[in-house]
Amino acid sequence: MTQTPYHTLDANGIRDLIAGLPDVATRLGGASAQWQVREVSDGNLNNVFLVGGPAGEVCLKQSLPHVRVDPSWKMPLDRTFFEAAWLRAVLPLVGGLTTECLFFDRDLYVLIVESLSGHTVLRTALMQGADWPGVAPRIGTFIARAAFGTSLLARPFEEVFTTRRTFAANLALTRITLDLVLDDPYRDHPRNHWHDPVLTPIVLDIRSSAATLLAVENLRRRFLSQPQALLHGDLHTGSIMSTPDDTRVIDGEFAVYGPIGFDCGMFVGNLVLHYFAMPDHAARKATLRDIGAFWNSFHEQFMGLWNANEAPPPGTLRPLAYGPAAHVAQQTFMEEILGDTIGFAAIEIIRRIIGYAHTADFDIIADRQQRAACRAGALAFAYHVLDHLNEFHTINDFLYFLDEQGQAGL
Ligand code: SR1
Ligand code: MG
Repeated sequence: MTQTPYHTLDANGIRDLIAGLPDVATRLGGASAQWQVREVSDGNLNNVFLVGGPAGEVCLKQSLPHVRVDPSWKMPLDRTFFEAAWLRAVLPLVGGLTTECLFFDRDLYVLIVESLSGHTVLRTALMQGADWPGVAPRIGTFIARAAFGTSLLARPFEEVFTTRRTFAANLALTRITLDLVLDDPYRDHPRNHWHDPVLTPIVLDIRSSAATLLAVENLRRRFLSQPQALLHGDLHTGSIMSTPDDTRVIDGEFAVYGPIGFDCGMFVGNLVLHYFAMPDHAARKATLRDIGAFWNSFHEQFMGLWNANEAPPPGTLRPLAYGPAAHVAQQTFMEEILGDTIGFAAIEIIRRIIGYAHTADFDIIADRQQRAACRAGALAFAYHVLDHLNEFHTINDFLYFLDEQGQAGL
């Protein structure tokens, strides 16, 4: 283990570090002078490099003492620690749906994982027109397994509380989520921005609707006060790398205990953004299919784990009631997750259009006015969903309304 005080690594520093890590060096093969170091930093927060040798490749991520895209925004370094801890917590639960943590160093805040250079970031693949029906159900499986396995349904409270304590210290990134996702967009804040004037009346409607603001307040409280399971915490389509047949969830640095529907909602919200960026109804149908398949897979896997858990580990909460009443209680729990999913999806859509961190989905639309109209369609959809949140009782209610709004906007 290195004792080197923190400094930002360059290509030579990376070669020297890995040369001292026999397991990682063996994956690369050859001598360190032969290793190719390529910077692929793309997210808002960290430096990311791919390091390749004659035998293989790894991915190295290093926290910076600031937001990567805004050096004046100072940040603690501990986010790679939480990402490494998240990987170690969920990998045994989700198997091949994430990557293995090969190395973490708490002095340099460097994390090394398997390289996924044969995979494409899901958002990029969707923008390029990929139609991969297997991906959304795999994300449903991922969330079901990670959430169930880190919850009180699967583990004694002593273990859950211990894990919660670790992730409860992820204060800086939880603060980012609270501010950027759940707060800034609903008031004037210099971090918000949008260029299309057509969006402004919808923003004003959102900010003046008591029903919408109360729904956001409720979801904000739920995010902080419902520690149901260990969340990924930022599960957008840029946190997923995929091929048609193999899907990995990456970038778990925002991990924190919270309501399970938060992760579901982030994913669904980003699929909806993609939906509104698609040029025609035929293309949009695939996204409706994906959202439905995601939810059905999540629901089926989560319930399957719950019902199969006849002999949970000693110390785990055991059911006291059986039969129809217990079944109704399970249904109520799943309906609560669905309500959170739909609410957080709407919140994610809004912040990605008028908040600090936008997404590239709409960049595929060449015409400026059409691009603005598609963004406005997504924003108005999210506004209506939040304003009428208690009218969506099933995933089909949500999909019918999305389909209706999507067709109306074409
Ligand atoms: C300053 S960080 C802005 C956003 O980037 C991350 O990926 C998260 O989505 C965060 O909200
Ligand atoms: Mg990220």
